Amino acid sequence: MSTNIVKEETTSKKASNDLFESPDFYQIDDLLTEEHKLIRGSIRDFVKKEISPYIEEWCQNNHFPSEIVKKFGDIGAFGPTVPTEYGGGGLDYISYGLIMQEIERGDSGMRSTASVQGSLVMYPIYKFGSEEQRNKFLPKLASGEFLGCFGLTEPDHGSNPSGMVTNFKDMGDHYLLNGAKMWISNSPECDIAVVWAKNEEGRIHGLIVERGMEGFSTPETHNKWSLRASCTGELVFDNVKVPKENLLPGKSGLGAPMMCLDSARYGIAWGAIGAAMDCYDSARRYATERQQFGKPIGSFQLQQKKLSEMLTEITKAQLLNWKLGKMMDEGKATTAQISMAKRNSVETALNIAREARQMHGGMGITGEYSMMRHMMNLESVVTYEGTHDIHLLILGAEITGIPAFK
Ligand code: TGC
Ligand code: FAD
Repeated sequence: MSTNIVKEETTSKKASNDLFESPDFYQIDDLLTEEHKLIRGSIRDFVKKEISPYIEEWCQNNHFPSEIVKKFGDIGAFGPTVPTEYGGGGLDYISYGLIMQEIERGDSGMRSTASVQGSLVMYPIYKFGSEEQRNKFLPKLASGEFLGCFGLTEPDHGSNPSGMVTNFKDMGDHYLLNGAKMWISNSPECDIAVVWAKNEEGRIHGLIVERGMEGFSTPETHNKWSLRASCTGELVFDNVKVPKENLLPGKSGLGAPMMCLDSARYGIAWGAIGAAMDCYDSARRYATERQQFGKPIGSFQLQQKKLSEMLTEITKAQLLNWKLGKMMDEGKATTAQISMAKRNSVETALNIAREARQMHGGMGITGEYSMMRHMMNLESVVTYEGTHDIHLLILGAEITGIPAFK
């Protein structure tokens, strides 16, 4: 197994303002290989050095740091499970999960940038693309030379993507693409977009749309209170001529984008627990430092209850994620199992962010600490890649055999 990730032991002393220490109450590290731990350590160091010192300013200023794309490429954060011959990491799903966990420990918006590129752009090109498409796009996406985005959601079709109206017509020597996508991560800065659209028979296909194609624009979405260091926008297609060689030939139908979502939702299950771990760690430290009524607030039972419950929920989610990762590696994980983990992790993280913020009192609403930012970010995470309700319905359909979507 090989990887372009720089493997080195974590050196937390390098970090100036980021004191994060990872909770591992059930010795889950024993389930990881040395390679897993080295990968996690190198990404943790990267986050401490390249994200933590700047993230508050980026978010306050609603700034997407475009230089992070190349840096993510350099540390192997893009397409960890894609084979090395195409520039990917050639790693297993536990490694992928750990990378997402560490990046989202820094910020969910940064994880969005990485998981869209890996799971939603590189994955479909690798899985459904031609050899020419793989060779043309994957190495550039892996290195961060190119940034990609994934266009499934439309203004009138979010939870119900099969109702999409974006469409393309066969014009003989090219396709003519029309329609619009909304809420697209990375769109304003993207070099390419993997776009899902219907052909004249109403069958969904994936098309690679490239920056510079006439009639293709990517207006930015403004005034977000969430994921402020990630850029979000629309994709607008006004009679865009797409070369025929840009259609993904390997799979059609809604199942194709849904397979990409399985991979991305898996990454979110790990990522959200990274955010939860950051909030817990901050609250644990604050509880021993902050004094009220002549003693540390951590000496009060109410605060101990909060910390105990946070650690319990994080530990349960860590075990769930690890087992899911093993099933992903064996090709046995189902969509419903992934839904359970995504839903559980995001709910856990949101609850922990809120409790941890309260434990910091007034200081918790400032940018001195990360909880408020995580909390606002997680409102997007609980909505995208399938809302909390949709994942509950996916589980409900699995349990009863009765889909309740319509
Ligand atoms: P349904 O009838 O269930 O299925 C239609 C066809 O699709 C197939 N299929 C799958 N195939 C493979 N893997 C999966 N996971 C699949 N799920 C479905 C299914 O077998 C069927 O195939 P066929 O051949 O029989 O036609 O579809 P439905 O229309 O009832 O919808 C089901 C529903 C609601 C669960 C689904 O559409 C859904 O999950 N909706 C949520 C939409 C969503 O998650 N959107 C995410 C957009 S991307 C995003 O948010 C990126 S944010 C990234 C970031 O910034 O980090
Ligand atoms: P709707 O589908 O309109 O849902 C509104 C409410 O109704 C929700 O609470 C939902 O749970 C509920 N609801 C809907 N249907 C049902 C039902 N059958 N039963 C019960 N309740 C239901 N999309 C992409 O394609 N690519 C991206 O890169 C991307 N990035 C995003 C980034 C951000 C910051 C955000 C916020 C979204 C992003 N999305 C992206 C879109 C995201 O996937 C959608 O917002 C999400 O799928 C929900 O769709 P919607 O917003 O249209 O809500």
